[in-house]
Amino acid sequence: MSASASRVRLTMAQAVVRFLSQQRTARDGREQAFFGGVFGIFGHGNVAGIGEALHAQRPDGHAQAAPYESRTDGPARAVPSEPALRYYLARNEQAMVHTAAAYAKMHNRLRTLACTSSIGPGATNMLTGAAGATINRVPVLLLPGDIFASRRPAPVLQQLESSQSQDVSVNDCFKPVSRYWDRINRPEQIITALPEAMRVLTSPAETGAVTLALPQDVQVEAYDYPTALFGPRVWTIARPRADRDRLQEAAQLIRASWRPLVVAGGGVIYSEATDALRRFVDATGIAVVETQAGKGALPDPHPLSLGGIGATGTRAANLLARDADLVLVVGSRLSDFTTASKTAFQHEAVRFIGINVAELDAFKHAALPLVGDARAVLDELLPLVAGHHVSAEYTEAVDASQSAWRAEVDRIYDSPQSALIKQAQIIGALQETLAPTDVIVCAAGSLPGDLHKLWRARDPKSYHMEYGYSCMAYEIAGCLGVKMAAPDRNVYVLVGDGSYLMMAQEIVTAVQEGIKITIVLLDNNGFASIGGLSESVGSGGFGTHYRQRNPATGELDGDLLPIDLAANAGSLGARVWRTYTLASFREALAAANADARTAVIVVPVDRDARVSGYESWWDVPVAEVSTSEEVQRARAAYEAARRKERHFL
Ligand SMILES: Cc1ncc(C[n+]2csc(CCOP(=O)(O)OP(=O)(O)O)c2C)c(N)n1
Ligand SMILES: [Mg+2]
Repeated sequence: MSASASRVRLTMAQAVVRFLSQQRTARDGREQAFFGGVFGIFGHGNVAGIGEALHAQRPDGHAQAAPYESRTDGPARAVPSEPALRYYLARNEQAMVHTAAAYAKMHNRLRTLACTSSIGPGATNMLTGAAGATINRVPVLLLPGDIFASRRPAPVLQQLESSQSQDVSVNDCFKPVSRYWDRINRPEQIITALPEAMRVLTSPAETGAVTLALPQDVQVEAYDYPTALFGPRVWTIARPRADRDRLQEAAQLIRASWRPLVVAGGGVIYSEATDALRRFVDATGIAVVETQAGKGALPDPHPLSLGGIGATGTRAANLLARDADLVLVVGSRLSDFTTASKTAFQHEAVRFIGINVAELDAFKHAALPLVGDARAVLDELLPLVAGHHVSAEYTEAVDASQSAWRAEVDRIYDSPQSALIKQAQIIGALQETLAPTDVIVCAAGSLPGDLHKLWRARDPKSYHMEYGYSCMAYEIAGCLGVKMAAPDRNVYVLVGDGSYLMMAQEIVTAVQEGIKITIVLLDNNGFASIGGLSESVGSGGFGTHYRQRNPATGELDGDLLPIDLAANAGSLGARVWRTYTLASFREALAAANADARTAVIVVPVDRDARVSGYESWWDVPVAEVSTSEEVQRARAAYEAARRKERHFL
């Protein structure tokens, strides 16, 4: 009898776990297990299903015993041993999705983690993480529990009811934030759902959150699954090549250009195209600017690297962008931060070449689209521009603006200390201390802008910025995922007090797992970033300070909140340092580096000492009518700035 007729009786959840443990990815001949484990928090919606299945597949569990094996084509025999999926207990479901996304990003999307939750609030807690993963185009597999498919005891605890349909649950909310969404109402549906989930997760163009909603009764239902479903499966991550005629056209555009520019995005790093990019620009002399996700694409130092572009870009990058007549966009979504809200490129006849594995991105800004893998496209474009080099005048201008920018960064790092430490000085101290392969992690607040401008990324995986969703709460959870993906690197998270207070509890998970991360917590009593933004739109920082309600004014302008962030971090199990000077910060950093435990260094920083913007703008609308003169002034400035916004058609 053929092997395909062989069947094995498993619950749907056992089958899911067994399938996941067998999935592998391969690129350029390197192969790895796709799932590095399963994060989860159990409740009635998954404890008896996925929970039982994860428990059973431990080496000492009963998954390897005969009872589950029932072959329709012969006598029962024991299931051969299979690699176990390690289970990790998180504190919050949102956090575990951030951890999975960071893990996937650090692995250049070749690996990820799965996340299991109960029904209702456990499930919806994952929504923010799902949106973040999908926006950042990193794979995460979400397995929220769902209400009974049989509907027998409905409404169950935590069930959302509708008077219009019984085919509704809170998990429908995952549809717009998932690249693939399915609800498994019969156990055999996973036979077609799981391969689809894997196809999307491993597609560089389509990847993001994949959600399989698993009704709690179906999770525990048994079915005779074909054993072929559980064989090892390798998903090859292809390197699609661009259309040949369009490559020729691109080469012509490059040869005809006087002031070209490469915008390097996250796609360069995901595709491991950093060497290809260096070869391409070394040959042509074209300068490179980097998006937040692309920072490190051309590691520092390099004579053609001008640093971050856009709203948080360097002066060097933004001036070159302003005058560029040709922009090669490699692996970027061209978000408003990158394009300075479509004001970054002012050359009257500027053209774009869009190198991207996703058509959606390759066609943006009416670009000549080179739809394909960044490395493959750059490698094929290089011989087509052989012998071409930018002018000596261009090279001189790039040299001069690079040196001027380096001097500006040194000036900011070396600025004298005032009563409080400046955030930029902490960044400078870290820059000086960290090894090139050490990783910094960040996501929201004023830090991303400062880091994008100042940080010199000396390795493509050393700058881990979540700036697609810029989600406060990503920082510590994400840092955990980075360290899990790269245990040999030192990993540091820079986090503001606002983000820290939104989600600090994954320190406990780090301690639980013995995972060493170092958290640099910059305390400026609230939201320096949004406070500054509020001032710029005429609202004076309203509602952005951490202060007590003042009985005299009725406003939040009383005493500072008596928060002891260091005590808070210490109570979660971390080693903690409080530092008030740059010297003591450096000492704490050395001590934290020497300690194997998760470390938190708390630094009060000057809220008002900001790194300025350089030749850039960000479109945040200002009230069109207001009695406030400050708002009226801000509106006038806004209208003037907006005139520079362009459509590229
Ligand atoms: C989940 C979430 N809520 C709100 C925002 C909007 N937001 C961006 S930065 C910020 C303040 C961050 O404060 P903190 O972490 O202390 O950093 P700081 O601005 O002080 O540097 C807020 C509220 C966000 N990015 N994410
Ligand atoms: Mg703050």
